[in-house]
Amino acid sequence: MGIILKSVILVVSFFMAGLGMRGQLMADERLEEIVPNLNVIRSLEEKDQINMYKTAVNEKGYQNITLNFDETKKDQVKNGWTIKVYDENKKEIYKVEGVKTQFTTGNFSFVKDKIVYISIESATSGFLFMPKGVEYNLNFHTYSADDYESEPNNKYLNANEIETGSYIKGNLINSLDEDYYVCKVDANGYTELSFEILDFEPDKIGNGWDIEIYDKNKSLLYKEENIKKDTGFPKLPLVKGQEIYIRIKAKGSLLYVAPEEVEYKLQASLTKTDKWELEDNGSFSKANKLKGTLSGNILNDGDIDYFEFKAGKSGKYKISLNTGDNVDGEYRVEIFVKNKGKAVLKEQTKGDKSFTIKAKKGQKVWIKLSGVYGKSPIGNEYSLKYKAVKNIKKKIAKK
Ligand SMILES: [Ca+2]
Ligand SMILES: [Ca+2]
Ligand SMILES: [Ca+2]
Repeated sequence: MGIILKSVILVVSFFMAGLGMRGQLMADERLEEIVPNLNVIRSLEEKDQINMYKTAVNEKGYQNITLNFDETKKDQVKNGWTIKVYDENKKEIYKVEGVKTQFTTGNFSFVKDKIVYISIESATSGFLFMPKGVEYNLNFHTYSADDYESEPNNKYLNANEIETGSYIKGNLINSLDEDYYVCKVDANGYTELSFEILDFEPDKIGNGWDIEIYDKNKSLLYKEENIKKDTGFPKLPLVKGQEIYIRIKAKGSLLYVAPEEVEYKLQASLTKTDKWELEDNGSFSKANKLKGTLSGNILNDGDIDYFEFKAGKSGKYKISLNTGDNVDGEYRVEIFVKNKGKAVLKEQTKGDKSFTIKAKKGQKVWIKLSGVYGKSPIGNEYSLKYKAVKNIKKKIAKK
């Protein structure tokens, strides 16, 4: 017990001393302006020396930084260099410590004209282990691209647009980075998103990405957590004029390893159809007209799909729900005739099921479909149809 306590105090005081040192002895910081895509060859001579560079992004696209050195000096590199990248307010946004080999960062995706600072310093504060006098070759490369995210896009307001039928590439530059995209739906139908991991490296992916999809009112439509492989998302049936927002982030906790610098590709496609339940329908008044067979899906525990039809004649109607095979989850079906306040039928089902109700000519029939909380059949495609039941008895009597 006593030993543990002591060591904690030791660590804390060491840390404090470190901070104090930093405050007292101002590091030897040299600022130099550099031009993208041009090498600068410099070295560190003192253990406190920080070579700071300032540059501006010269084109729309993505960027990376390379640090190289003469291979024959490998032994003199010792514990290597630390590279840090700062934004225009000198806020640190990227850091890699102990670079001892030829090195290339992941891709950054700063907007054009963005001011970026880069610092190179010794990875250790000790004189013995610093890469003293070893010339390094630093280059801030820029690559022109239209299909790459532009940082900063850490909120809805700066969401990068993905056009339906196209894709965008991006990455999380640190564990706090979030990437927002918007996709504008220009026809009734369903939108499908797919997420692909480019340069798959299991070690770097850690706990993976969290992806959330919101509608234009910023209500959550669907989410998927800990994504560690290429993933397709459920069909999102949306009316023309809807917008969907996609938020990509790492899990916000120290316990989780963020997939930093791992490039991903987010693709959006739109299929025009009037055979789908449109997702703007969380109320009786916005119920989808049921004609022929309509398909749909339950996107989350809160999703409710409403359908309606008008009885063409008095009699019985058979409503059939087809949930497909091996459904993992349960549907709640409620049917209302004329009166929205009271269901004439309430059932739960996993598998295909038909329901028969009576209605008089001209009466409205509503079908309310949702998941059962905690075990909703999220993302599963169902289809729904109805037909009038023929009165067989009468026919026999007439014969
Ligand atoms: Ca990003
Ligand atoms: Ca971002
Ligand atoms: Ca739905």
